[in-house]
Amino acid sequence: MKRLNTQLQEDDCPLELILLIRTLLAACKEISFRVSQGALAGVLGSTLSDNVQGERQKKLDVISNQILKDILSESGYVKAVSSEEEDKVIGCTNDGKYLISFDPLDGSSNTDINSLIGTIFSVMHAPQWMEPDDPSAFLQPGTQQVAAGYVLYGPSTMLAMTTGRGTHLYTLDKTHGGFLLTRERVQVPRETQEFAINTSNQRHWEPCMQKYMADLLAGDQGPRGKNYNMRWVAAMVGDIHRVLCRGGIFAYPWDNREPEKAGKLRLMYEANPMAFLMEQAGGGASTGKMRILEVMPEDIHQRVPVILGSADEVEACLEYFKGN
Ligand code: AFP
Repeated sequence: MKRLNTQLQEDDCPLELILLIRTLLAACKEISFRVSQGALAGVLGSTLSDNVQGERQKKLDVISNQILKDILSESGYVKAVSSEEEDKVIGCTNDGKYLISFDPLDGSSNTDINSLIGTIFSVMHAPQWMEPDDPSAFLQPGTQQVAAGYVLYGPSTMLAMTTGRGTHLYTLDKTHGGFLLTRERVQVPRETQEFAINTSNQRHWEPCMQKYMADLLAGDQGPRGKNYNMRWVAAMVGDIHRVLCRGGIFAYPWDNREPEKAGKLRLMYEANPMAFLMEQAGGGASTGKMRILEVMPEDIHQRVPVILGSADEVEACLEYFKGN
C-alpha cells in the first residue's frame, strides 16, 4: 500500500506543505491515542468552561486543542492557527508559510458514548504582509485552501484529505504509525437515496427546506419518486465520511431557533474543508444560495448553512431554494 508521503509527492505537493501535513498528523495520532484511552485516562465528560461559541467544552476538546496548538506552533511551518475552541487567532512563527484553521474535535458530544468524532483542518497560504496574530489574513474564501481534510477517530483512524488533486482516504496503520492510502481519488456517486439531516428541526426551517424534506419523506409516492433512508451521526465528520464513501446528502440548514445566526456549522472549521473534499470527490457543496467555497468570510467564527454531497441530490435540493 502507498504511503501518504508518496501520494503527496505524486500530487506535486510542495515539500514544506508535506512537512506541515506530517506535523499536523503527528498531533492527530496523539489525539487518536488519547481518545482511545477513554475512561481509563479520565478524559471523558465535560469541563466547567464554555468556548468562544458559548458551548460547554468537553475535556477532550481542550486536550485536542492543546495538542494541535503546541505541535503546530513549534513546527516552524505555520504563521498562525485559528481554532474553533479559541477566541482569537494564535500567532506562531513569523516566517511560517501557512495558516491553519481547525476544529480540534468535531462531534465531541459523542465522546461520552464512544461514537464517531474527528479533527477537521484547513490550510491556506499566509500572506507575507501579515502580523502572525492578525485575524484578517484568515478571511480568504475556501477556494484559497491548499489542503483540507479530517482525521476520523472510529473503529479505524482514517484520514480524508485533498491538496486539490482529488480526495484520497488513508488508514492509520498503528503497527508502524503511518497513514497508508486505502482509497485513491474517491468519487461520490451522483445520485443517492440517503440523507443526513436532523429532521427534528424541520418545523424551524425555511419553507423551501421544509418542502424539500417533505418530498424526500413522501418517498416513491411523492414527486421524487423514490424512497429515502436516513442516517445521523451528530458529528459532521462521521456523516461526511459516509457520504464520501457511498454517497448521500448532508445538510445543516438555517433555522429560526437562533435566527440571528446564519446556521450552526462554522465556515472556516467545518464548511470550507468539507466543501473542498466534497468538490474534489465530484460532489456538490452549497449554502443554498451560493457555492460554499466562494463565501467571503467576515469573521473567523462565522457560521453558514450547508448542503453537501451527491451532485444530483444537491442540485435537486437547490431547486427548492430558487426564487427564495
Ligand atoms: P459538537 O462538536 O458540539 O458535538 O457539534 C457537532 C456539530 O457541530 C456537527 O458535527 C454535527 O453535524 C452537528 O453539530 C449536530 O448538531 P445537532 O446536535 O443539532 O444535531
